Amino acid sequence: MSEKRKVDANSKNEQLEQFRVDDQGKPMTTNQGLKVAEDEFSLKAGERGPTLMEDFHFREKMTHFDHERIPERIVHARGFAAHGEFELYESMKEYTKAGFLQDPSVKTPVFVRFSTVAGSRGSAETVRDARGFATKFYTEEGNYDLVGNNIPVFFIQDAIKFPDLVHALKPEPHNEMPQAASAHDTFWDFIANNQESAHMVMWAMSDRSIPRSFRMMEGFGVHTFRFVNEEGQAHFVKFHWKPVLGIHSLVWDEAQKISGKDPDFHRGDLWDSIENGDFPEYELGVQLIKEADEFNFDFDVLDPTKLWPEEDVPVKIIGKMTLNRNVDNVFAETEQVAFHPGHVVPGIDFTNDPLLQGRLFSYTDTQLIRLGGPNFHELPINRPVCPFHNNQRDGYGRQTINRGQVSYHKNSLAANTPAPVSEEEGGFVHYQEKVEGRKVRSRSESFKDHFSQATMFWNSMSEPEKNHIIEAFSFELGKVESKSVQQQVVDMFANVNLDLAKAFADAIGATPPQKGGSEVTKSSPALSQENTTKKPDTRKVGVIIGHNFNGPDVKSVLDSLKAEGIQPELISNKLGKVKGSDHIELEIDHTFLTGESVLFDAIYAVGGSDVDKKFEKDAKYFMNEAFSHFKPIGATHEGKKLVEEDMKNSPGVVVEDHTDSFTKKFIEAISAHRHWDRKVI
Ligand code: HDD
Repeated sequence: MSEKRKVDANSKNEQLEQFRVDDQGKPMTTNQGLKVAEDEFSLKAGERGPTLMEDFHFREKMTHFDHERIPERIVHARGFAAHGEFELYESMKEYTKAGFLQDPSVKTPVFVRFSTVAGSRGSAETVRDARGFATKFYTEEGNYDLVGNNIPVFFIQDAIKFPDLVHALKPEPHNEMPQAASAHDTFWDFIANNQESAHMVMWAMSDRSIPRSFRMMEGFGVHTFRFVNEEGQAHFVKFHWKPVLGIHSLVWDEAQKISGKDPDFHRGDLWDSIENGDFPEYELGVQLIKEADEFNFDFDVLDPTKLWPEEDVPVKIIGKMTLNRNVDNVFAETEQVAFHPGHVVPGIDFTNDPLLQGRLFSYTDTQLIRLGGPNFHELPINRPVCPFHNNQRDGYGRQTINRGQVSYHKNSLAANTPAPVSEEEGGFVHYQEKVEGRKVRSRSESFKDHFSQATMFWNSMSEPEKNHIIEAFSFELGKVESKSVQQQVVDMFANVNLDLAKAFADAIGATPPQKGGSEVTKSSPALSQENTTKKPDTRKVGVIIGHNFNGPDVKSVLDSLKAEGIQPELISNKLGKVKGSDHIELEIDHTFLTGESVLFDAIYAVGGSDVDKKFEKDAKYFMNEAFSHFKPIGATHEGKKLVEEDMKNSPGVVVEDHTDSFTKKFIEAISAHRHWDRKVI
C-alpha cells in the first residue's frame, strides 16, 4: 500500500517543472486557448463608438486584472524567498526519528522565505524590525516547516495577545502612520504595559534588527519543540540557523538612508548572490535538553521570552542549508507559499508553550483568507513531494481529480482506504505527554521573570553594541509623542539596566529612573556580534575612479580583491569607460548619482589625475559618509587626495601606494566589517 517516494535535492524542482510555462515566442491566446487577433483595441461600434459587451477578450483580460491582488500577510507581508537544499552532517537517530534527519547522504529540498514583520508588502527592507526566517523542508514524510525569526525570543508569552501586539505595532489606525516602524506611541505603550516584552525589545533595539543581509543573520525556531526517537524517548529541542558568513549589521543612519536609496536592498542582495553563484549557507544547530532536566534551569523551557544560553546548553551543529536557486515567479512561489509551525513530521512534536499552541491555530486560518480557500496545499509551491491521500474534497480552485466513488472513512467499497497507518508504517502519533490540570486563564509563576535575560543580553554586548542600543531607544522614544509612555518605558527598562535607562531618559528629556537596576551579572558571549565569524567574502567595494589612473597597480588590487571573493564595483562621474596608464580601460558600473556609499561595504578611492572639482566634491561626500558609518576605506595614488586629513590615521582606513601591502591590509579591514573604534563626530 505504501507509495514511498525517494526524495533528493532536485525533487521539488522536478515537481515545479510541470507547472512552468514559457510564454515567449508563442501566439497570444485567451485563457480558453483561442488565438487572439488584436490586443490593442477593444471591440467598438464604429471607430469612435462605444465598446461592445460581446468583447470577450476585453472582458476576460480586464476581469483577470481586476482580481490580480490577494490580501497581503497580516504580518511578514514584505518577504523574499529562494530554493535550496539541506544536507545532514550526522544522523540524529539517537534523538529523533524524523526521516530527513537520519541519513547524511540524503539531500532535502527546501524553500526559505525571509521577511520583515511590520511593513506592508511594498515597504522598505532595511527598517528596524525582526526578520522572519521561514523554511519549508519538502521531506519524504511530508512538509516540515520551521517558521522562525532572526531573534530567538518573542514579545509575548501567550498567543491570545498576538492581535494586540500586532495592532500596537502596525501603523496607527487613525492615520495609518508610521509605515514599517516601531517608533510610535502605540507600540511603546504596548511594551510598557506588557512587560514580558522586555527581552525581545532589547534584541529589537540592538543591531540584530538591522541586518546587513539575509545572508548574515541567524534564524531561530524560538519555541521549544520536541524531538522524539524510534523508542519514543523525547528531548526538548531549540533550532538555530547559523549563517556561514557570520552575523553582521548595518548602522541605523545607513539603514534609514538605504530605505530611500534602495528599498529592495535585501532582496537584491539575496537575488544577486544566488545569480552570482555565491550561494547563501546556514548551518542547522540544535540545543537539546533531556525531559528529565525540564526543571533544572532558572527559566521555564516553555516560556518563549527565554533563550537557552549557548554556554549552558551547547548548540550541536547537525547540517547545512544552501540556497541555490531563485524563484521563477515571485507571486506564484514567494507570495503563495503557506508556512505553518504545525506542519511537522514524525519525530518532531510540540510542547505546551502557550505561544506555539496558539500559532498552531492561526496559520491555517490566515491562509484560508489569504489564499482564498482550503486548497492552498495544491498550489505548486506548497505541494508535498510525497504522495498525499485523504477524503478531503472540493472547495474553491480544487485541482486534484480524485477518482472513484468513495470519499469517506470508514468504508467497505474502497477496502477502507485511504487508511490511517500505524506508527511503524510512518503514521504520525502525537507524543503521549501526560497532561492534567484545571481549566484556568492565568500565567504560570515560572513565566514571571521578565527582566533577567534582558539584562543578560545587555551584559553580553560589547561597548559599541551597547551604544547602538542606547541610540535605538533614544531614536524610537524620541518619536513617541506621549510623555507618559516615554516615562513608563524609561521606568520599565530601569529593571534591565540603570545606565541604559538613564542614558535614553536623558536623550529624550524624561525623568531619569529613581529606582531599579538589576542584580544579574550573567552574560552570554555567543550573543555578541563582536564574536561572530568575520570574512571578506561577497563584500561589495565601491571603487571611486576617474580618468588617468595608475592602470597596472589598480588592476592588480582589483584582481586581488576578486580573488578573495570581494566584489568591486566602479563608480565615477559618468558611465562608460575610464582610461588608465598602460592602455588599461575599465567599465564604470555606477555614477555618483546612481551609486551611494550606503550601498557598499567598503570604499576604495583610486581617483585619477584627470578629474575635476565636482568629481572631487562628490567623491569626498561618498568617502565621508562611508567613514561615518565605520566602513573600511582604502586609498591609493590620486585617491589619497580624496581622504580628509583627520580620517587618515583612523582604524580601518588604509592609505598607501605599495600595492601588495595595501591589498593585504585593505582585505583585513574589509573582513572586520566595521571599525567601531574609529572616532566619528
Ligand atoms: Fe507568525 C507569519 C514567525 C508568532 C501568526 N510568522 C509568520 C511568518 C514568520 C512568522 C516567519 C512569515 C511566514 C512566511 O514567510 O510566509 N510568528 C513567527 C515567530 C513567532 C510568531 C517566530 C513567535 C515565536 N505568529 C505568531 C503568533 C501568531 C502568529 C503568536 C498568532 C497566534 N504569523 C502569524 C500569521 C502569519 C504569520 C498571522 C501571517 C501570514 C502567515 O501567517 O502566513 O498567521
